[in-house]
This record gives sequence, structure tokens and C-alpha cells, in this order.
Amino acid sequence: MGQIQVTVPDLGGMDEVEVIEICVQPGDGITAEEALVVLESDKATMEVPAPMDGTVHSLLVSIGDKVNSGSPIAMMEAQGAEPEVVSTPAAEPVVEAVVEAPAVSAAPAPATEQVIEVRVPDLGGLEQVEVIELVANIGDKLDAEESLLILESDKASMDIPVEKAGTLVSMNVAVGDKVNEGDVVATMKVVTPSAPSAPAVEAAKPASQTMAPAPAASPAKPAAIPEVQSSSSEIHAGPAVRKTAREFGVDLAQVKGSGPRGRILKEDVQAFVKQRVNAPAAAPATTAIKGSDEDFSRHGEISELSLSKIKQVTAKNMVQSWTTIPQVTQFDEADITDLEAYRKGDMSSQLEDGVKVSPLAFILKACAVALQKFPQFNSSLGPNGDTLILKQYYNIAVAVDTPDGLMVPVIKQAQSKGLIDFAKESSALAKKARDKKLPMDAMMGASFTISSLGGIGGTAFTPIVNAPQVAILGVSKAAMKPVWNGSSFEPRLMLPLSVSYDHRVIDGAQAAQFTRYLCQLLSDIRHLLL
Ligand code: CAO
Repeated sequence: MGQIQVTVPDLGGMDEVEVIEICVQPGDGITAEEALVVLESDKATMEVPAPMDGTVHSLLVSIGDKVNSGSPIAMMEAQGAEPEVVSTPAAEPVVEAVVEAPAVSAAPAPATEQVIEVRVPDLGGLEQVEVIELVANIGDKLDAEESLLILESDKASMDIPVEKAGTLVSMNVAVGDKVNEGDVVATMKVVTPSAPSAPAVEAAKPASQTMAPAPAASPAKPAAIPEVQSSSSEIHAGPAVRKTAREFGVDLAQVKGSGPRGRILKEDVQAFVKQRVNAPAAAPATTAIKGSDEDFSRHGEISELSLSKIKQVTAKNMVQSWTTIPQVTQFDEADITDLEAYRKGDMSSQLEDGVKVSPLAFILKACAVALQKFPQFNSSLGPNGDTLILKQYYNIAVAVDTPDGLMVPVIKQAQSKGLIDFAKESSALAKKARDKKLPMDAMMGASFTISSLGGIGGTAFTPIVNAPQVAILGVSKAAMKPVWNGSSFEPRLMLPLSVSYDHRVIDGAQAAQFTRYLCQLLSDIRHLLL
């Protein structure tokens, strides 16, 4: 058994690439393709794998060393084979072996390794299609049909899979490159079981196959080391760790690395997954603040705004509600012709100066009455989801649009308030919200919410239930409509209502009854004035 020197493979023109991780210790047994060290440039991270099964004799580099193509990495004792000895200045004979060419020795190999090119398939006539994502990294072991990269034209995006299983040797394109059918986008090392002399693409380089693209790859496009996606370029993790993260759907940006210089190790990804599994409730909140990784400036000029704290909190709450509540929206229309005649006529003439009553006051009153008749709309699910907490208080939140975002002050004990109280209180709370003078407790304790866009316009919308509440009323703009009265069409002022509800708590029939009842109350305000 002799020793072999493992050297850095062809780095595709990169110089002085840093060793950022040593994966083995002298004396370690190692199998072919297992990583010896990890190198990282400003554009890519790559593992240097062992060329064959054996034992690590000594390491010739340390973390932080800068290496080039051909730099010695480690001495290994190969297992089983009688490798050919090549002359080196070293005192004891060593075998020169290049990482990607384990077949360099005279030892008979049971299988032949070939480096093959991966080309862009038929694109159905599309040309200059953009690479928008590199799914695999150099060193990744891919199964046949596993995704390599994703292309996107203005018409479609398509996954480019590899045809054969193997190890990704080079990625010849970067995100943003444009490719055509037949272009070589990557090279892979594949194992061919029974073709010892099958012509490899890289046959012209017998002893030192490269990690860079084959010379014939694309004359117009020089060999390119893959640029990792912008989202992960700041992340220190080896290809194997990135692959594990992809398999678990983990965003490495959220994983804290415990390796040297904050490098993310496989165990860190595993610990992250474990923690996620044990704390499922935390997941939606994280999702809320995650936007797009895409570099939109590639498509045109952009500008960036900081989101207000209110908008960020709203985003989290919305995601929490949207992802945890199975919700449905029930639509109906209330005939408010008489209501509006009263509001603008008799009522307005009796109001004290400075008091303005909008349709919202009537809607608040109608909700206070309807919630008492349909108590499940004023409830919350208990902690284990097996009880319903019915509230004997009717605290109605009103969504207010402010320059900083949506604020939701609460009108408390609505069951004991009248139209004028609602008018005064809702306009005072809306003013405070817009002046940023709302105290915290003015936004707490709501048991139901109204979101009125009626002053703006629109025919209908689907409001999102505000957890832990179970229902929300959306109000759109009233409009004159021809309504059939049994013998003729009459012009009536119709107010569109939409009630979104938690379907775990409220059945569709109950939602239809509740919404209908609201419509009846608003259509005949004598019920409200009682
Ligand atoms: N149909 C027709 N007209 C309506 C109406 C309706 N449903 N609701 C209000 N109006 C009229 C009002 O009568 C008023 O008319 P006048 O100026 O002629 O009196 C005008 O529209 C403006 O009303 P307003 O919006 O100022 O007052 P309001 O009491 O109806 O609403 C408030 C108060 C705080 C709810 C509202 O100002 C607001 O902020 N709405 C936005 C809420 C929101 O963003 N919801 C979305 C949440 S989910 O993303």
C-alpha cells in the first residue's frame, strides 16, 4: 500500500482560493467522494473530495491557507490498490493523483468514471433564455432527473434536470446568463459500470480532469465558476450542507453556524429543523418577514422603502391569521335606502354641532345587535381547539387606514352604546390613530372587527379574520341598483357586505344567517333604534 498526494483540481482560472474547512483528521478512514477540505472564493464554495477509499495520512494545508490548481492538499493511503509510483522530490515515494482522476493509477477499476457535459435541451424555439436559479452546487451528488438549474423566459420557467446520476463537477453558467438549446451548462462525473474505455468528454486530459468546464463547452462563454444565488452568497456552508438544507426546505440565511468563522455545519441544519418541528407556531411569523430574494434591479431601475413597524406587525399578524384559519367569505347586500334617507334627513337636523354620523355608526350598531343573537361570531377557540370561548362583552374593532399603515382601535362594550356614541367614538379613535396618539389598550380586547372601505369604493372584498377572533365584516361602497319588488324594478341603495369567518367555528349556514340578519337590521333601522 503506498501514499498518494491529493492536489487541488483545476479551479477554472481562480487563484488564491481560501481553505475554509478541513473535514478530516490524520488517521481518518475516508471513502471516495467524501470531502477532504472545503475551498471558498468570493463566488463559490467547493469541496475537494477524496479520489478513492483510503486513510488520511497527513494534511498539507490549514484553514485560511490560499491554494491554487495543483496545490497539494493531503497525503492519503489508498486502500487495496497498488498504485503507480511517480517520482516526486519527497523522500518517500508518493503517487501523484488528481482529485477528479482516481483512475490515474494502473490499478484496475471496477467502473469507469466519465465527465460528461450537460446541455440545454430543446427549448421549443425559445432563444436567449435566462438562468434564474442554480439549484445544485459543485460537488453535489445528483440523481437522474434531479434539478440542476431553472431557466425563465417571459413565457415560462423550466427546470433543467440532469439525465444521469453523478457528481456535479462544474457549473458553466451563472444566474443572469442567457442560454440557448445545446449550450453546455455544466459537467458531471458519472460512473459507467462496464465501459472501461468509453470515450469521456474530457478524454483529452487523461490525468487531470478538471472542475472547470470542458474546453469544448462553449467557445463564446469562458469557463465560469458558478455564482451562488444572491441570497446565499453571504452564507458560509459547504455544498453538502447546502444540499441537506435544500432537502429540508431550510433557508440557510436563518441558520446560525457553529463551525469555524460562523460556518454552517450539517448539525446546525439538523438542529434548526428539529427546533422548527418542535415549535411549529413560530414558523408563520418568520415567513411573514421573508420577501423575495430576487435581484429586481436586473430588470430595471428600483428604489427601496423601509416598512413602518405597524406594517411589519400587520404583516406578521396577517400571515398568522391567513395560514392558521380556514376562512370563507359570505357576501350579501343590505338595502340602506331608508337608512340613508333618515341619516341625511331627520337625523342630521337633530345632531349637535360637530357630530357627524356616517353609515359606519349604523353598521356598528347592527353588529352589536347581531353578535348578541349569534354568539359564536363573538367567540374564540380554546387553547386545544376543543372548546369555544363565548364572550359576554362585545368589543368591536374598526380598521383605520393611516399613513403608517392599518391601525385597529376598539370600541368597547358596544352592546350598551347608541348610534351617536358610535359616531363620536369611531371618529375620535380614527383621529387618534392618524395622529399616532392611540394608547396601547385602545387596540386590545377586540372580539369582532369591521373593515369599512365604503368611503373609498369597490363592490366587494374578502377581509382576513383577525385571530384569535373568528369573524370580520367587510363593508364596501353603497350603490343605487334596480331591485325587483315583485312587480317592478325599483331604484334602491344597496350596501355590499362581506363576512369572513373561521370555518372551524362557524358553519356556512350560520354565516349566511348572520349576514342576512345584518342586512335586515340595516334595511329596517327601527330594529336598531329599539
Ligand atoms: N357606502 C357609501 N358611502 C360611504 C360608506 C359606504 N359603505 N361608508 C362611508 N361612506 C361615505 C361617508 O358617508 C362619507 O361621506 P360624506 O363625506 O359625504 O359624509 C365618506 O364616505 C367618507 O367616510 P369616512 O371613510 O371618512 O368615514 P367612515 O365613518 O365611513 O369610516 C374609517 C371611518 C376610519 C373606517 C375610514 O376612514 C377608514 O379608515 N377606512 C379604511 C379602513 C381600511 O383600510 N380597511 C382595510 C382593512 S384590511 O386591509
